[in-house]
Amino acid sequence: MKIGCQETLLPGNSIEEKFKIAKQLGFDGIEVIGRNLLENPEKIKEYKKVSEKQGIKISSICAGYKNFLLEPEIENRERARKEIKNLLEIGKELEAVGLILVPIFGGPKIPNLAPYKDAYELEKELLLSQLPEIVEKAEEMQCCLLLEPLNRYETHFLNRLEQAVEYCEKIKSPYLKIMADFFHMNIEEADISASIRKAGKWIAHVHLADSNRILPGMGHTDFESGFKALKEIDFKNYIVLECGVPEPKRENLEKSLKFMKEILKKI
Ligand code: LER
Ligand code: MN
Repeated sequence: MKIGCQETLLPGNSIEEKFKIAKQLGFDGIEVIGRNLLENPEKIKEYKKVSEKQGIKISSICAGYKNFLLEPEIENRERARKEIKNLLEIGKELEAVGLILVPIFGGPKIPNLAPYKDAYELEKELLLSQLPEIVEKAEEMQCCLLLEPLNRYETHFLNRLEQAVEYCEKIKSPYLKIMADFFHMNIEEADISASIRKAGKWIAHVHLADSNRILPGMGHTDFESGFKALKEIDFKNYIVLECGVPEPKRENLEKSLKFMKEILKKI
């Protein structure tokens, strides 16, 4: 397993400083923020250069699309697919494992057409009807689409790993995978380790935060059993910090990294 950190968590005032600090602290990769790259395409080359110079990989791209696949307006869904495909091209250039994909935040935006079909049934079909187009691009770019289940306060749609696995099993592409976020799993899964083992081969990326969404080691989530389950499914990709970092940032990042590395050594 490789350990990464979202770029926004790192101290430092420039891309170069952040990558340098991540390397010094002992991270293996950095997750970059998609919106930043879409709005400033000139930065893509800079990220690539800095990543090569500092010897630290870009693990993944976190979201970045303004519109969502489950919006009611056709032009908004088209915009979502366009930006997702654009981000997959950037993912290829940066050699990222994948792009995180959240189909919709909040409640349903499309109407409930019961008794014909309720909003959730329509959303499921709407997602399935759009996946082939973006999965084809993911395959072409060799950059995974990473479906991310979120807790119920952030989305009504995908809350547990098994719900995301349904789409992977229907589409069956090596480039449609899921990502497992410990913060959301801590709220939604009955048993984090069992869910990880069950989702098994479909998990291609992981987000880490403790129960209080700050650094691992600062709350009460049981990372040892979760990491053991990841080891059992032979997970070799990135586990990436996505959480609050209390001051002093550098010292606390170092402490949390030590906490995680000790668990990984022990299991
Ligand atoms: C949001 O809570 C989250 O976990 C992000 O990874 C979504 O892009
Ligand atoms: Mn996440």
